[in-house]
Amino acid sequence: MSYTYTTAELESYLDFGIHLAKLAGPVILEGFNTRFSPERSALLVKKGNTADLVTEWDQKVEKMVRAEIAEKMKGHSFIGEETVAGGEECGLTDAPTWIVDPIDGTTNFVHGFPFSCISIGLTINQEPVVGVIYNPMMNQLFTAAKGQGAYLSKIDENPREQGRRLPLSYPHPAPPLPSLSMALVAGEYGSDRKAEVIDPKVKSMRNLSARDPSPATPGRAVGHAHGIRCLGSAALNMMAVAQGQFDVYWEVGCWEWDVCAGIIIVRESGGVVVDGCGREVTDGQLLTGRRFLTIRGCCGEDGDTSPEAALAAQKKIAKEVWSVVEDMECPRK
Ligand code: LIP
Repeated sequence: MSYTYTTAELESYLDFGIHLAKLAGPVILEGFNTRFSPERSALLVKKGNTADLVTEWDQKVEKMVRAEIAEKMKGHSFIGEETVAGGEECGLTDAPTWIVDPIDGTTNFVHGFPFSCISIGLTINQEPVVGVIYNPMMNQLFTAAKGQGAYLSKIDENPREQGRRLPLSYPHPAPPLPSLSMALVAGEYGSDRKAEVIDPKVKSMRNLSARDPSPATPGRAVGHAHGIRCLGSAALNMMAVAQGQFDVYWEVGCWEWDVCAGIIIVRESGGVVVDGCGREVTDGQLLTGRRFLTIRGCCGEDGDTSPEAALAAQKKIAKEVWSVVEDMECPRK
């Protein structure tokens, strides 16, 4: 079933997403500032993996946000990181669906590194149409609705009136990247550290930054990128791309709740999000495929500002990334 919606409805969904961020912010900040208090419950790990952390605050924020959506958005569906971790089946359908990571960057949160955020995305017909990402430690609110632009503001500001349009160079688009060798690239090693998962990621990150090919990866190109950065949060890596700070972000293994809000905010900043290993996918397949490549907005060659020219320049970089990284399958179970 295909759902229709109006611009006014999108605006109301965006306002509701910001409302959720305002509810969650103080709770996340309290957890961040009391991380060593004796009352804190022990850290929880997922499925015995000490690199995949969850805290009582992740669970508290998701429970609060899910309840607010259930009360105020009748008929909408919900997919949340901790709800899925708790064993509930949350399949993506065409219905309006709020896809939420209550604390993206939980490991940063646990260690007091202020790069954590709540990520609140809304899909309709499996397409991300509203995104709200809020880092309360830095008071940075990233927002977007389809066709209405992307903004960076503070939590108590009206994004479109007081915020900054993204990318931060707006209205001046960045020039196209001549090649990966001119790029600042974000990547993540993720929380799954089994050899069969981490080894191809290490090879990929090596080749993204290396000058010379490796005999360990015959046939793979190298990127010789300006640098590699790992913020520890998929959503905030994507926001660095949306601002025009990172040029490229590649990750295989994160989930729809990590990226849903980021996809629409990146798109509204002029960027693109595609499959991480070169597969042609629908938005539903992208969201659930666990393979992501994000490329910042730009103009085309010779300053051509047409969407077609920009997309051609972004596709050129995407093809270069796909020639460098390992083609990794990423099962959902
Ligand atoms: C994190 C992602 C990150 C990934 C980490 C972790 P979480 O999400 O944002 O991209 O590399 O392994 O999955 O678990 O902090 O919500």
